[in-house]
Amino acid sequence: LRCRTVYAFAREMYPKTVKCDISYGTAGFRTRATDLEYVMYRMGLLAVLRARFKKAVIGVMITASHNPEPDNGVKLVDPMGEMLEQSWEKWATKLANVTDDKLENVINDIIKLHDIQNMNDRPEIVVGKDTRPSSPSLSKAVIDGILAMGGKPIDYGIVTTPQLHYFVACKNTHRAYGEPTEEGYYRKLTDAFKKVRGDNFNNGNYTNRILYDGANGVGAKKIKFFKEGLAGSLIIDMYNDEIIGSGKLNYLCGADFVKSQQKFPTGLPQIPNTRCCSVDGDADRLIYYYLDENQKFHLLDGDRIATLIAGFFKEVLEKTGIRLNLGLVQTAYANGASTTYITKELKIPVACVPTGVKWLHHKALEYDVGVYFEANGHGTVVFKNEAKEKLRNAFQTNNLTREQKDATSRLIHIIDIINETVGDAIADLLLVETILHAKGWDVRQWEETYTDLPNRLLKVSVQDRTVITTTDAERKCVTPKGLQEEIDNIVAKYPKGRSFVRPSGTEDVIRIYAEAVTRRECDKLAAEVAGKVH
Ligand code: NG1
Ligand code: ZN
Repeated sequence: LRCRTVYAFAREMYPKTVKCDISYGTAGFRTRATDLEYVMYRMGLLAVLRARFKKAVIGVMITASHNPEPDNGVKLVDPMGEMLEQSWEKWATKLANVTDDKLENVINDIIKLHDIQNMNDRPEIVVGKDTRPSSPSLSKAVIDGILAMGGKPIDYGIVTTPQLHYFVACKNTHRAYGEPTEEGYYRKLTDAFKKVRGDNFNNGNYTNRILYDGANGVGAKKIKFFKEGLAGSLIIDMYNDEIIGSGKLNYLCGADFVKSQQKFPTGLPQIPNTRCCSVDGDADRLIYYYLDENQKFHLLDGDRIATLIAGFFKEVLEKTGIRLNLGLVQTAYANGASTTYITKELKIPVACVPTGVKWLHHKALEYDVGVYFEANGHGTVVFKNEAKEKLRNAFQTNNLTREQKDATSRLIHIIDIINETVGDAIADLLLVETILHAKGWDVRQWEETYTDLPNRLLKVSVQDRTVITTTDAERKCVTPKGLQEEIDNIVAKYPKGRSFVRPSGTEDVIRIYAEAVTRRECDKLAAEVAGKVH
């Protein structure tokens, strides 16, 4: 009977309305919201199958992150709060694209190939959504899919993407990771923050006030609860909190706008030398910046945050006297100056992986303490369980000096400020503020650590972006034949020049990245390389 409901519902309520195929990319499915109802329903079905297969709670997040307000999207979250395992991405794609009359076949294939026997189990599926006007009806479609397949939807309503990842991890670790509630999440982060900050809210040149751009999205809605929990230890002046449906989500503001336009967002007061930050539409990216006394814009992006965090962890780890290995993971989009700084000056090993959080996260798990960030501000720190245990055990013993004990205790609390499941703009903000406070730095001192090479990111629409394939963490083209040689010849003309091209995983475009010693050369290099990509 249930099966009949699944397919009858599909045909009657959520028929496949779009002919062309979509694919589960680096951030799930993402397209115009009006084309997504049947995809959402089908992802509800898939989430239940995945949960039965893993015998665990699975998450579904409805968001299109930094995209414009009319878009939407969906991604599945695996048991430990990580992105959906790659081998299931192709099932997601298949399930989204099959015609209504073949839906049953694909579902049966998934059940058979994965030998899912517990079809009567009623697994919990946690569902969350961002503030887009389309999100409520798309969320209903997901929930209908979950119910039709016999799962138990737990609707968290409007939450940030990282909150949803956190809830999934909490549920599957039987609360070892934290309480699976919004209150539990705020309490965990803000309590840890306050413990580390202590009674002195300011230190040296650091002042505990920051201007915060909520991108007119969920990041604005949720920061209010943090402000309450922080109880004045950090003063967050919030801007860009328009009501839902105003059309202003990510518009001329938010982390993606600031990073890609390299511009100060609208809606924030322009106070010289004041630390500002922006989050994106689902609050998983964070970017810092400020205007100097000449109104010049200074950007402190994901690379800058990564180097700050990695450098700090190195210092504190040394103070604990506990031997744990530390590494930083970047993508090819990381500014070359940041890579040089971290390897040559901080002497921390750096790995480069393809674009997409899942690659970064996976690689970071190879270290005891792995820091990973994309230049666009998405990233976090992950700790091996053994590393955490080692710290806790060392703290319990009496073999540590006073300094070692203080550093160890600080590190243990700092771990609780971090959302290890995925990049979390607000958790990252608390971590950056903690480090700047510890160092007594203002935003200019932070910026002085190294000088970014001017860089440019362009996109070009082509007929078929899949003709470009890459290797070496996307830094070299394999096809079309001859393209890499042409790029090499162009790059060779620019001192310290670097450029690469790759097909986007989230948009129908080819991205071109370039950096060089001066802004003019960099823009010229980017344009020249873009010229080869038609
Ligand atoms: P694509 O479209 O594959 O370049 C973009 C970002 C990624 C990542 C994903 C998911 C750049 C250059 N690319 O991927 O870093 O954030 O979106 O949102 O910023
Ligand atoms: Zn995002």
